[in-house]
Amino acid sequence: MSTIEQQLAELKQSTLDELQKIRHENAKDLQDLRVAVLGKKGSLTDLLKGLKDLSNEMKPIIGKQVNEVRDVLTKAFEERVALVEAEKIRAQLAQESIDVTLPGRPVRQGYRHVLTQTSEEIEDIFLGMGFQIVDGFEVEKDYYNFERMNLPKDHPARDMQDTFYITEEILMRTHTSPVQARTMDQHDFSKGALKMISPGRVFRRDTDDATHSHQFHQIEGLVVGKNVSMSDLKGTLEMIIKKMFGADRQIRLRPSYFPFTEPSVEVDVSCFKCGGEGCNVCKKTGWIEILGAGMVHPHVLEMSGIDPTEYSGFAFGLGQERIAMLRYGINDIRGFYQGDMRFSEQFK
Ligand code: FA5
Repeated sequence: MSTIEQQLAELKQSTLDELQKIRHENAKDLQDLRVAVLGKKGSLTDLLKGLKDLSNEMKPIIGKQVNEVRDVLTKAFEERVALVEAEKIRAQLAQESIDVTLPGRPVRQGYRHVLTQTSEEIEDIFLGMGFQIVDGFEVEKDYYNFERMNLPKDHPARDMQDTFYITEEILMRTHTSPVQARTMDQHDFSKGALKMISPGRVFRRDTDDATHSHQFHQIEGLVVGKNVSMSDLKGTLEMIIKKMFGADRQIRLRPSYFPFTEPSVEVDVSCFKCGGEGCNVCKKTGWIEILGAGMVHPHVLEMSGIDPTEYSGFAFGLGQERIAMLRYGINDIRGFYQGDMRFSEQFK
């Protein structure tokens, strides 16, 4: 046997012996061994360099042997990889045995935020009265938020609802009223009256206190049709307020001003805390304002192409937080937004 044949045999045997020692714990050595033996600069390549010193008859014989050894070793490496992998999985499974006697982890059931619950309850009542529910945009055009609500640029009443501006023409809406104009524009009056509500988030540069937040929720309501009157407005509001708060809750309508309604009213409910005697929640007045309302201004109708001599309507915008506060006796509006579980969990 020539030296090179002997070296080849030794390399084959020693590599097979080394491979036997590799288990899943030292699996990393497998790759190192493969590079050391079969790699470009490995022992087998080194041996090949010796071929040039052999006689011409021996060259093909040894060359063939080198290839055979390479094949045998390549296969042996592959087999070892598979074996090591299988060992690894077996070891993992052995560790991951399941203790079926362990008590289960309790599943925490989710629930809706009290504001969502309130909104859904109000939506249900209005759906029952044949209203449709319409979505609006929180980021709104100045045009819909103000101009179409009869508040042209530089109108002094804009000061009542200062807001956050994105650009001069785009703002965070200050109320849900822009949905009125957008819906009136779309409605086909030949198919009957328009009756809609639109719940959503609104934004104002108000200072946060127990009853005010710079971001809160309103529900807009709008009815436009033939012969819609102020008594329809009063009847609708009384019905919703009595359904939400019980028949014994007092309400009062105060004359007010909104540029988009004429006449306009502010609707108050007797204070949930003091029952009307006056306390810190109602600022000693006995009443809490929950919504603004009125008959849709003829010019607002006209801007949607509706003839105010033929059609009339009423609209209202109620504060969802105020409703929830009244219903559940919550005396600080900030509780809704702070994410304190002790607050939220009371309304599961
Ligand atoms: C409006 O926003 C009118 N768009 C309502 C309206 C609609 C009138 C349709 C006529 C016709 P006002 O600014 O009063 O009106 O707000 C309506 C309600 O939102 C208030 O009654 C109050 O319940 C609530 N609200 C107002 N400001 C805040 C605030 N900073 N934080 C919490 N709730 C508020």
